[in-house]
Amino acid sequence: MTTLSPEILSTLQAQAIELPSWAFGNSGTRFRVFPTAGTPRDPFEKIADAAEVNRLTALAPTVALHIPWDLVDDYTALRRHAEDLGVKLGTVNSNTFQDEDYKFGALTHHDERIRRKAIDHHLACIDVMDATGSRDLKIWLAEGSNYPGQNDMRGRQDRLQDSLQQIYARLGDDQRLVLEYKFFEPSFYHTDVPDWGTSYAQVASLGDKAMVCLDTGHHAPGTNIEFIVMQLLRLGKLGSFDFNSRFYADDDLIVGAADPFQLFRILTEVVRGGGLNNPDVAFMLDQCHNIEDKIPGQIRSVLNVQEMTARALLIDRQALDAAQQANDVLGANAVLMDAFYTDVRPALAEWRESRGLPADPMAAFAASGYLPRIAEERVGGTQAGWGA
Ligand code: PSV
Ligand code: MN
Repeated sequence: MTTLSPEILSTLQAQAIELPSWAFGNSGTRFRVFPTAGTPRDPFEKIADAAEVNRLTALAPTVALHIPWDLVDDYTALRRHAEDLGVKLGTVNSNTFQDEDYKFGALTHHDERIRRKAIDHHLACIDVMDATGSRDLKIWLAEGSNYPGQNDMRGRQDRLQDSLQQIYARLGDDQRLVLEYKFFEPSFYHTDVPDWGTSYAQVASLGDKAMVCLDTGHHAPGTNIEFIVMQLLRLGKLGSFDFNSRFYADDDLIVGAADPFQLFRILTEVVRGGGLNNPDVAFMLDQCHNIEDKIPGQIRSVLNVQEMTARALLIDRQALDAAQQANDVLGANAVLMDAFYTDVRPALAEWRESRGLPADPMAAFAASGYLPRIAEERVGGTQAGWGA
């Protein structure tokens, strides 16, 4: 069996992956949302489910909120509830994509009333962060246009910068803003923050507390995502990851499911660039579980990230450097592939057990009776969904 060195294990022990509250709600495609028995009816129940993932894996100590989906009257109570269950509240995600007013834009809108409203929403999100103790405000904008000539793309960039400056000015000393990019959807002709370069340009002129968020599903097929990871780490501007995987577009499937090798390559650059267990680089999931059970879906996800991190840590750096220096093309590639093909699962299972965790968190969850219990308890009320 492959053994993992004490150095690798202590690095893995420090790993933390934030869970998205919306992963625990019902979700689907535009064709159908399939409800599941036991789905949370409010943010308190979502956090209880997220805490279950952490209890079995010790990998997910924080939960991200999405506002207004996770609006509650008392954030101090929500924070206490989370802490009682052994987790903390994490990133606050703004939402300017579901209000009638934002049909033609929010932070980029030419109508000053609407742009003001969108800026104010972000200021309200920072109020929530103050109450929850969250550090990061994550902004993803569903803004753009569908037809050439529909909008003045240049004016929208200028207004975006002005809006972000106003939001940035409200951040506390220990708070940050991360700007997420996505190459298309819901707009199909142009998107106001389509790529890492635009996000970088926008946040670079704000200051040190503004960083780029890289969602792995937000790139065109064939994009070398690990190159972007390398570059943003090199520039000191990789603020966070939204991990998920995609076959076609923004599929939001389980990270590492579609292309485990890509996840390995990304984590290899994270390790190489000093981004692992670096407080500046938050690891988050941004996923939806449309047909599979949500809690096991999240357990599988954090385990996938852990397994691929372990493999990335197994790369023989000295041998790789030597092969690269010698222009040994196939030798260098073989060093990388040796690490990728190493099955670390038995060693991780043994290590988990040694720390009082279940060797197989998926099996432990199935045996725990948690799912039948919430299915029985959570009757009545309205189930939360993606968008509620
Ligand atoms: C947009 O597709 C996105 O990736 C953003 O992070 C949103 O906040 C999230 O999905 C909502 O699911
Ligand atoms: Mn995302």
